[in-house]
Amino acid sequence: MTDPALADTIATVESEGRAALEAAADPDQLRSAEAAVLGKRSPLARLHRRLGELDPAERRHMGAAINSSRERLVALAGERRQTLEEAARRARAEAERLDLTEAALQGVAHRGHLHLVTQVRDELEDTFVAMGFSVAEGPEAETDWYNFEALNMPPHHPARGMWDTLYLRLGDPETVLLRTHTSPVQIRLMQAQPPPIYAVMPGRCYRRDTPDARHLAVFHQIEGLVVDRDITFGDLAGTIEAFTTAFFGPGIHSRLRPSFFPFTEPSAEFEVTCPICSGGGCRTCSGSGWIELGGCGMVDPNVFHAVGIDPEAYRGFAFGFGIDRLAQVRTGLADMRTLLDNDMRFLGQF
Ligand code: FA5
Repeated sequence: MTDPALADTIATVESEGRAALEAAADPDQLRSAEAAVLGKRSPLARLHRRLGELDPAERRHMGAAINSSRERLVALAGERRQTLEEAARRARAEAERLDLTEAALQGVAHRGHLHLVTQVRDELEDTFVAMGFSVAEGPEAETDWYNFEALNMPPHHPARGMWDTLYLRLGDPETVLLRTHTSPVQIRLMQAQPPPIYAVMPGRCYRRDTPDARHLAVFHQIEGLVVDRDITFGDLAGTIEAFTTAFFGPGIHSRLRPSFFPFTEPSAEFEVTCPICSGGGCRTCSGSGWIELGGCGMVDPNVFHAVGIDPEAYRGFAFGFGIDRLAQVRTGLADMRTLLDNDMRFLGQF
């Protein structure tokens, strides 16, 4: 015998459960509805617990009815989950959709342009080409020989410490490194062609420098090399002066200060008036009123020996300027690190 009241109750519980599952509007709500409709404290579970009060035949019958109800509700919950998850996925994709046409129509998308450092590099190349130089490039991963030894810095030379860098596991330990300056390209160029040489060599360099207002760990230099007969220090000073005027205009003054580089003799540091404080002294120029742009000097005879050029027949000068530093000075940028922030409000100005 079936208890009609219990059968009705099962039907009511099932239809209420169905309504609750169908009312769930997203996967989270469905999870709560499932717990309420099918969980341990659900009306269906309570009905199941009442089966013990029935006689065996009725218990079997009602048990089967409750199980069928539960199966239908479980199937419905599964269908709802699929539908709701699909809808949620579509909503997410819609929200994340990037329609560049729409952005362009609304004037939101801006046409990109070259980074300030790239613009300055291009301009430097143009300036030097106009002065009669050609442009060359070299690899960023260099051997110890090109980066140090051929530049008159044998192993354990103390000057190597100034250019501490990152070594690569591409051969014997400490033989391949990320170049610390563009000077190794001088060596490659002198090996590749006989004098006369009038060339500039721009490129990326790496050092274990802690970034600050005037330093980055990855930065750019432009190297210059002139090798010809009868080249003097006067030619070097004149070239740097001509470059300063062409690149900065009349407001910025330059000076050469005696210095030391193992690959040039004599050597000098090329400095210009700090544009932030106009020479008065500030944080950017460490209070000196001058900003160092690079090093220069007459090519050391040992460098000529390393590449097989006769130092009695030829003389030359070389220089290496920081491109990021030139960009910093020309735009009056207090902190070089802003070049790497990728803040469009900053980069968009140039
Ligand atoms: C050199 O690298 C020499 N190779 C330059 C040279 C070439 C001298 C040819 C003589 C003949 P120095 O370490 O001073 O020298 O670096 C040259 C310039 O690179 C610096 O004046 C600066 O403008 C730039 N520079 C150096 N280190 C950094 C850095 N960490 N971040 C940004 N710019 C840097």
